[in-house]
Amino acid sequence: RKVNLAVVGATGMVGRTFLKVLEERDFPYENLYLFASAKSAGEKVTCKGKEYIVEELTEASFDRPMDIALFSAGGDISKIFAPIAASKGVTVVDNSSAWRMEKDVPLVVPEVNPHDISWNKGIIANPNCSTIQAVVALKPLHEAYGIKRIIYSTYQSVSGTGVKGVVDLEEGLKGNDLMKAYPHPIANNCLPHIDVFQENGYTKEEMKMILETQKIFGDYELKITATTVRVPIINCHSESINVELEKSFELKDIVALLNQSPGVVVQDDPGSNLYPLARNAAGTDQVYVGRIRRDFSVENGLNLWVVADNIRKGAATNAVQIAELLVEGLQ
Ligand code: 11C
Repeated sequence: RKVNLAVVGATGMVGRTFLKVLEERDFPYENLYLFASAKSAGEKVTCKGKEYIVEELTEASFDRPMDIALFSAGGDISKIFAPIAASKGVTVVDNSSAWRMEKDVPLVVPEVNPHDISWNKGIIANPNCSTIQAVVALKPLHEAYGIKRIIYSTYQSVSGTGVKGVVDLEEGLKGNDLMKAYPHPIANNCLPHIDVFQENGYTKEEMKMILETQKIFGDYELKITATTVRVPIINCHSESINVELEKSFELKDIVALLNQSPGVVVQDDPGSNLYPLARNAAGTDQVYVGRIRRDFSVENGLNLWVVADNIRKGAATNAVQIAELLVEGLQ
């Protein structure tokens, strides 16, 4: 059946990508309602060839018959409005970090833990972009070989910060360091600093990767460390992932396993300089894995290079996939 769908934060970077992805996947909505802050209300956007006027988000926004709401308007808006929507019977798929670690809120990547959707109480959280691409690549390995320890090192694009990150990079490359998004120039730089520092010396982004991976795998004993770095790339996050597996493995079996895993595309032919690249992943929904090789320094060690579009699979597409599973459940 067709559902009534709302998009909250429809004019932001992820919000606009929601509309693109809904159109591309021909998401089965009957009515589409678009909401944003008072500042953006009145803007016109199109989806599936139809023009919509963006409405201001208020408590009354969810009073109409509505099944699912995709939220990407920041944590503060989600904190207030996701429970309001849920209390009115709307299932919220929230892209912010506001609800991810709540006990009653499933944190879902459809290729990894779709079953967790079943215990939602009105809010389902979409993980952080850097976590999503990592767990899509790691899930088959965890299932077949058991992961003992993960070391994440990320190379994250400025679109993860939103429009102001992109503007900082574009202007910085012209010699105009605005530093509106970051404490240092991002042009020709690498900043080992994403989101705020925590008391333990890690950044919030690093702790998100650690805690979200554990929650998605339902394995709170999994040992993980992370260093997350902002690099002067417009779009797509790249990650070096080092894992120690419980069981011994043959490299060819790992490649074969990844090759048949949902959402994963293996690009690994060093002889012809083939490995995942941010520029190639941009605009797509897959998670690209390459540089698959043994880490000789530990028992059962493995290195991977993992790249994905952080605005699509890392945010909008993952949320729309969750909504598609919700629609299937309504059939
Ligand atoms: C970044 N990962 O690249 C962040 C953006 O928790 O949804 C996404 C923040 C989040 O800066």
